[in-house]
Amino acid sequence: MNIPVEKLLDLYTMLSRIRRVELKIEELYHLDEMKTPIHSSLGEEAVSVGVCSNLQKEDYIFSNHRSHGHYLAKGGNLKAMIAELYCKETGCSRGRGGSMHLIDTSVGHMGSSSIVGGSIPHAVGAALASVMQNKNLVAVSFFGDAASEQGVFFESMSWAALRKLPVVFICENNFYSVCSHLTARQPNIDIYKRPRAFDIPSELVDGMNLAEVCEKAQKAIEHARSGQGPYFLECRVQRWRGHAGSGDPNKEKYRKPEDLDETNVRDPLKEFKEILFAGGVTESDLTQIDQKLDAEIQDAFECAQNDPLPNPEDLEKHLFC
Ligand SMILES: Cc1ncc(C[n+]2csc(CCOP(=O)(O)OP(=O)(O)O)c2C)c(N)n1
Ligand SMILES: [Mg+2]
Repeated sequence: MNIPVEKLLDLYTMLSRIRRVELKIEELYHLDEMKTPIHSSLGEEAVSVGVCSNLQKEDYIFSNHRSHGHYLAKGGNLKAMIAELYCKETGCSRGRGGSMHLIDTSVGHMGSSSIVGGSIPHAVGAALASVMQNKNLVAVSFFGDAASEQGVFFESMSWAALRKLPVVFICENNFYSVCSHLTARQPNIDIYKRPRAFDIPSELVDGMNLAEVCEKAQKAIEHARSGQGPYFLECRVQRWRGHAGSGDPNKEKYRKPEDLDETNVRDPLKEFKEILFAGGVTESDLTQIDQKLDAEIQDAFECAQNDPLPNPEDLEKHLFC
């Protein structure tokens, strides 16, 4: 792998940042002060990091309900994200949206949507706007395997391919839609083969391997930016936690036996550390990074806890009905 050490450290910092933020959310969630459902990206962090590290700040991303990793990896403001989970006025959606409605347009994060598949047509529309406005920007849609069952998935791919739009589809396939395994929902689990019916190039990606995600995302984004049209990556990942909330209380009831076998569980952070160590980075380099991250995260939570709630008189402001 030909990634310079500085870039490797940047990648590690973002990977560890997302991991630590998710663990902190999980640690405090039971206090019921965060008045929002949460969908943890623990185990799936490498996809957000690998894709967003290849994007320009102005490029667009559209996210789904499992949103924290996408928002942070695109450079979204951490304090505003945590305040949003606490439904505070200082939150990125002024406390009205919660975890599934994060947004930071200053860094090209155009919003997450709780509607399964919602990020797909939005990204295609942004890609069309980029072409019409001669902006040369790429739009990325992050969505899960269940979104590939929506009609809009096919309609959007057809239109994007026809118009050769600069959009990259990132399917994060964790094999579950809530508690239903992919094999119980689709006759052929190779989601990456479907875009080929529209002549969209696609690849299967080991989404637990950050280096591989980086390499394939770079190729996909360059393809889209150079005017060759859409690209599709199916990133296979492991969802460590339950569908929503913290922990996985229903684990034994719905998980496939191989999921419950601890020897099958992979850790993208641990695997990436091996690459760093091989490149000459030391454990103490990483400890220094992690300590800074912990201080920043602690500060973000303290601010969010102390920030004001929205004024009840503003109840009907900033709403679109
Ligand atoms: C249009 C629509 N249908 C159903 C739901 C309910 N729902 C919320 S999340 C989810 C599963 C999504 O699974 P997937 O897209 O694979 O993402 P993951 O949760 O695995 O990351 C469902 C069915 C919804 N939010 N929107
Ligand atoms: Mg899924």
